[in-house]
Amino acid sequence: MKEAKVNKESPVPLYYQVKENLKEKIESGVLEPNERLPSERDLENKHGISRMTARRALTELESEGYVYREQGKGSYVAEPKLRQALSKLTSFTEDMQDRGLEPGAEVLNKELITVEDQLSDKLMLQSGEKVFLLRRVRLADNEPLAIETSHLRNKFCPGIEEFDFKDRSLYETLKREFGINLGRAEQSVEANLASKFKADVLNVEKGSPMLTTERLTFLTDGETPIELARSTYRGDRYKMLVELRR
Ligand code: 16G
Repeated sequence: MKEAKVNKESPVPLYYQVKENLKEKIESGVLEPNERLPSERDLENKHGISRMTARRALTELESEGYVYREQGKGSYVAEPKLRQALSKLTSFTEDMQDRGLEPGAEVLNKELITVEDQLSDKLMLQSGEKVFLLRRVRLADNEPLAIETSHLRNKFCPGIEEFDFKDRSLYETLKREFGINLGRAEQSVEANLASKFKADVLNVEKGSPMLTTERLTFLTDGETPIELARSTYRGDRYKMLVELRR
């Protein structure tokens, strides 16, 4: 591969050129997962840039999930992000199995509750209608990837609170045990930063980038809401893909 040099005459900031240069090597596989990246000092010498510039390039690659740092050792290429297509209504279990990863969960919270306001409106609850709250850390090959909080209308799946969701798919349970087929969902994605709690649970630094989704899922009539899920995915491990047609 031709070695890209930084261009000091260019209006493009130097740190950005260095960063893009490394990113290209990562994306093309010239640098492989878990391979060590050049140190700040190497970049400084190689490109004739300042230590600050080199540091900024590496820090940004880290916050974008391309590299991870080991204290006192340097920066290494991160595993590629998991690509999550947003065009299909799939479960976490199906998504992980498709990628050859072992899905798992740790249940943080499981209870029947009554909810009000926005949530109640979105789920079109009738007065006094109970909701099954299930909060899980989702794992892939034992690595924590997301925190998912599901709210299900209990009247469609009475007794669901008795199941242990540690090794069990929620969507599969709805289908097998309650004969519920899902029709469609509306989903939004937004960026935010990990709170202390989420960072601890997901094994990342507080303030790390996160992708937060809200999914409202309907039965096959396309109109009756059954689940409202609010989930937080690790921004360093996820990339959301949307298909556009015209
Ligand atoms: C997905 C869903 C979530 C659902 C879960 C069921 C989002 C964006 N998506 O992660 O709504 O509860 O799958 O997964 O939250 P399971 O069948 O593996 O338990």
